[in-house]
Amino acid sequence: MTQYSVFDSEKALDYVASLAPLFDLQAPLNCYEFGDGNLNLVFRVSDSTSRSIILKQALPYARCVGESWPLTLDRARIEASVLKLHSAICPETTVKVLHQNNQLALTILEDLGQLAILRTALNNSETFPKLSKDIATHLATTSFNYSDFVLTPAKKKSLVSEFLNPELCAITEELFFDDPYHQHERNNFPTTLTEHVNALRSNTHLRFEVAKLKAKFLSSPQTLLHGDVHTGSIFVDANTTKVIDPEFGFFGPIGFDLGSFIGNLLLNYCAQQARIESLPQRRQMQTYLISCIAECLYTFEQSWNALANAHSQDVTLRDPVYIEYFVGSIIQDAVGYCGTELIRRTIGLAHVADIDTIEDEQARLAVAQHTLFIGEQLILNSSSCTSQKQTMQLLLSLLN
Ligand code: SR1
Ligand code: MG
Repeated sequence: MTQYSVFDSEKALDYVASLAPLFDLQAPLNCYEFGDGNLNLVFRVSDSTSRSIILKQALPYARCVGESWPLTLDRARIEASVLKLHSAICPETTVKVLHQNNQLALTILEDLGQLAILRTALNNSETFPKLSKDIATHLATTSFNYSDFVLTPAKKKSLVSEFLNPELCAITEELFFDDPYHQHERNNFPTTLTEHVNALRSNTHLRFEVAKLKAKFLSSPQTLLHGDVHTGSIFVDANTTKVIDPEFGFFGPIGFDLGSFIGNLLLNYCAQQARIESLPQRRQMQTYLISCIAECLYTFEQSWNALANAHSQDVTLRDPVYIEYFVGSIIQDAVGYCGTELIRRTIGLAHVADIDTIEDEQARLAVAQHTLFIGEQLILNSSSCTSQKQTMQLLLSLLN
C-alpha cells in the first residue's frame, strides 16, 4: 500500500508521469501548484502538446487555517466518489474523474482551465445564459436519483453509510449554524458591524429557526448532496457549466445545495451595489442575477415534479399530492439554508471575495449590513416559501 505523503510539484509530476499514457500525455511534462481554496493542494500537469490534467491532493489539515486544524484525508475519497455518482446521472455538468488514489488522498481530474470560475466571472460582471438552468437541472436530477423516490431502502442505507463524512459535516454544522450566532474566535467581522451581529444573536425567533435548520441538516438523509455549492465550485462559459469540489458531500436535506447556490448569487447581487459604479450597468447585472435565481427555482421545481411524477420507484412516495408537498418542503428548506449562507459568509470564518474585495470600507459595510438583513429575513420567513412564486415575492420585497 502506498504511504501518504504531501506532494510538491516534483512529486506530483512524477506521479502523473508514471501514469502518463492513461491521460494521453507526452513527455516532457510540466507541473505547478495553484490551489487558492480553503483546504487542498491543486496541481496542473501539462505536456509538450499543451494537454493538461489537474491533480488535487487533500492535506491532513485545513489549508486556510494551517496544521492547527487537522482534517481527515478521507475527504478525497468522498469527493471522487460523489463526482462519479453525480457524473453517472449528470455527465454534462460534472467534472470528470480520470483517476483516484485514496491512500494518497488524490484525485486526477479533467482540466477545466479553459472555463472561468463563476465567482471570479460574476465579480467581473460577466453573465452566462445557461447557468441557472444547468445548475437547477443538475441539482434536481442528482438529488432525485439518489433519494428514497428512486433508491431501494437497502441501497440507500448502504450509500448513506458510505458517505457519512462526519468531519466535513462538522465544519458545516459549526460554520453555518453555530459560530455566527455565538461568540467564537473563528468569526470574522469588523467592529463596525458589532451592533448588527448582536441584534441577530439576540433574536430568539431567528435562533429557533436556525436550530430547526441545523436539526434538519443533522438528521435528514434525503439525498447525496454536493455539500458546498458556492460560486467557487462552478466552472462556466457561455455554453458549459461544470460542478467541481463535492468533498463536503453526504446524505442530507435536498434544499441545502439549492439554498447554498442561490445564497451565493444573492451575495453577489448585494456586492454589486458597491462593485459597479454605473447605475444602468449595475441594474443590468443585478437584474441578471435575480432572473438567474427565478429561473433556477422555477427549473428546479418543474424538474423535480416531473421526475418524481414520471420516475418514482417507491409505491407510496409517488403519490402526486405527496410529491407536490415534498417539492414545496425542499424550496422552503432552500430559502432557510440560503439565509444561513448569507449570514455565515458575512460574519463567519469563510467569507466571499465578492464582498471582501470591495475597497471602500463604508461601501463594504453597507453591503455586509444588507446581506445580514436579507439572510435574517429569509430564515425568518422561509415557512411562507413553498414555491418559486412565493420565494420570488419575498426576495423582491427584500432587494433594493
Ligand atoms: C475550513 S473550510 C471553510 C469553508 O470552505 C469550504 O469551501 C466550505 O464552504 C467551508 O465552509
Ligand atoms: Mg471547495
